[in-house]
Amino acid sequence: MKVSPLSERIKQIALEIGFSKAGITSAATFDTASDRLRSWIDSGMQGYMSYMERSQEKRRDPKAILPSARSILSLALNYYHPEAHTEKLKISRYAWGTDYHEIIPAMLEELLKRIKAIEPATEGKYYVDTGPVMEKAVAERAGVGWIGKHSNVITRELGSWVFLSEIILNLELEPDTPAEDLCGTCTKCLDACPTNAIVEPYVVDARKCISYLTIELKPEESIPNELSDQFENWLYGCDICQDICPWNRFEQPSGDDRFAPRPANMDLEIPTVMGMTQEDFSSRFRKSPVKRTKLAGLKRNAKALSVAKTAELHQNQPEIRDK
Ligand code: B12
Ligand code: SF4
Ligand code: SF4
Repeated sequence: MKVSPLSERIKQIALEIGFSKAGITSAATFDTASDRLRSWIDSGMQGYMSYMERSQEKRRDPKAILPSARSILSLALNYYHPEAHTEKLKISRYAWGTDYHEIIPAMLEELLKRIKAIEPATEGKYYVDTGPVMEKAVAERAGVGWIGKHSNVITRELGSWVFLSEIILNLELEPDTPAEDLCGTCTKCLDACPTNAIVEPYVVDARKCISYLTIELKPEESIPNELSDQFENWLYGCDICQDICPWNRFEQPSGDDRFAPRPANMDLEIPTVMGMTQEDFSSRFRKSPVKRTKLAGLKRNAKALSVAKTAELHQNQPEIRDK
């Protein structure tokens, strides 16, 4: 494969700005991924996330977003911090510190600015998370990492604790080799998922996933008891399938302290959440991903965990009496 100096320079700038890994793919359509998305939606696995049903054509075809698109620059940003999950109420790692939506757009803006400084005719459109882009499929085709059986992208160098983002560009860049699936015969994530949300390898039914139930489900919707019974103290999001993944032995501390845990949120207990005022919630979770679920959602989650604990206690009572 011929090495294009511009492609290499752009990836290098991405690393200089602070991204952990960068890869390039063409702006060709994502037909297979789009077919899978279609069947996922047809099966109802998106639950109440109706935004996943919109902009299907844009998700399939980058040119429907930027008609002049030629390439996509895919970026991964390591957010791993090595602190252990507390025995108390658990918040998923990605939400320990500042919201990545507050951090990554400025990095993408800077990157695009520096690309334009080299190629003034550059047209580019960037997204992180909320755009009509299948970010995992993009990252896989750009060689950043493969989609594991838990459906997250895993990089060889850092494991899966990375956020994804991308810039769609009108530049003809040298594509990287797509990432190879290195899951092999492993099924640890499927075996570990307490709610059996990974219904088959690579397919997550959001309606059963603790992450969806504690973050995306509207506060006024209640969590079915048979699922919250299995929540293992996860208050916001869930990291079980990633914590168990052997590829995360390559995890490395993120150099960005903004993703480090805020100590006050690492020892939350059910009464603290249930008694939280709106003022307390807003100051505690200022610029944190946790604000997405709103105070009512967080209380709903804490209540579901409390009901699960009471049920567990009742179940264990005969044993206690027997002793
Ligand atoms: C909707 C969504 C969710 C939903 C649905 C999860 C899901 N699996 O898609 C919910 C709310 C459950 C969720 C949870 C989480 N999410 Co989320 N989410 C998204 C979002 C907005 C869209 C993803 C999407 O398109 N899903 C639709 C389905 C159809 O796609 P899919 O599962 O990716 O399906 C692909 C593969 O499974 C594969 N596939 C399917 N079938 C088959 C069959 C075979 C044989 C093969 C080989 C492949 C294969 O092809 C499909 C298409 O590429 C993306 C951002 C974005 N714009 O892309 C973030 C994103 C995927 N989420 C992210 C994160 C961090 C999480 C959580 C880890 C948060 C947490 N700790 O709680 C969890 C992980 C749960 C899990 N195991 O997936 C990151 C993932 C980073 C990474 N390293 O991959 C993203 C990319 C956001 C970001 N910008 O960083 N998420
Ligand atoms: S995030 Fe948790 S609930 Fe969702 S698939 Fe992974 S282990 Fe299962
Ligand atoms: S736990 Fe095993 S099967 Fe699951 S994503 Fe990691 S390597 Fe793949």
